[in-house]
Amino acid sequence: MTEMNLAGLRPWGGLAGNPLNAADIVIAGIPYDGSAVYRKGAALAPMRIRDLSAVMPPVTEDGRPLDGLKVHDLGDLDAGAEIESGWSKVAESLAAVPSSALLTVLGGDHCTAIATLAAQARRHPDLAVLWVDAHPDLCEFSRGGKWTCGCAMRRALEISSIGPARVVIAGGRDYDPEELEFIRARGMLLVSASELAGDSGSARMVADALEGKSLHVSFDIDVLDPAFAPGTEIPSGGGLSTRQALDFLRIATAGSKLVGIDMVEVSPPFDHGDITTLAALKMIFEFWGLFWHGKR
Ligand SMILES: [Mn+2]
Repeated sequence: MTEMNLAGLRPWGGLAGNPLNAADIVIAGIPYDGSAVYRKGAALAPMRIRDLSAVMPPVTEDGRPLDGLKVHDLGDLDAGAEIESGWSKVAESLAAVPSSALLTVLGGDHCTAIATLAAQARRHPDLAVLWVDAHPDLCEFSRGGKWTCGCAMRRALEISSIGPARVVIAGGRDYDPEELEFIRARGMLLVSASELAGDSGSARMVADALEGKSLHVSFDIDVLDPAFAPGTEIPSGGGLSTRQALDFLRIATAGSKLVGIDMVEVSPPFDHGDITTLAALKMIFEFWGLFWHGKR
């Protein structure tokens, strides 16, 4: 494989290196893929995302500079061999991040969100969650266990005591009947990939549901079509383009107070020419732009 020439470029578009207590953005990696039952590889994502973050310009796609945005990278947190026992130590480290900072977590498979959301619920008691994913991950039991990726949100909500009605699921297109039943019974809002691809009305509906709330976005890269993000545990056809996902995030979060994002299920071993990692970085940098320019 021919490697990208990163000579002379600094990680995170040159924005990192600020002290933790002064940071607007705090990054942490969770290089764990022990809950991936289809194919592993997401444990390598934090390293690849960090390496390639050097190619990102500190400017948003609409030309607004990210100058002055202070970023601190905590490095990687160890979830051990199993998230069932490993989540609490990771959650502790993330919960210690000053609540004024926007948390940016690099998974890992989607079960890393168990630790991330446990921490976010502690940092922001009024937390709402936008779960952007081809799959709701709401199974009680899936593929031989309760701590596999198909159960990620179910376990995260239990552990963090986030009420299901405070979660919006966006981009869904692969379901287990049990998940649809849970969504209906608990009054969750589900906006499918088809609805999101249709027009901006469904994105505005999500924005209405999240208006005024402290919002964490859990972004499973498999919400994107495999054409845009082939490097993931379980690609699902019929997904969003990166363009549609960027537009959706901008519209859906317009009235919320952004408090974090976790980017999960990027799997470098299954990527092609790093397009999945670079799509993840685009989403992260634009999300930072929404946060930074919304704040000022
Ligand atoms: Mn997922």
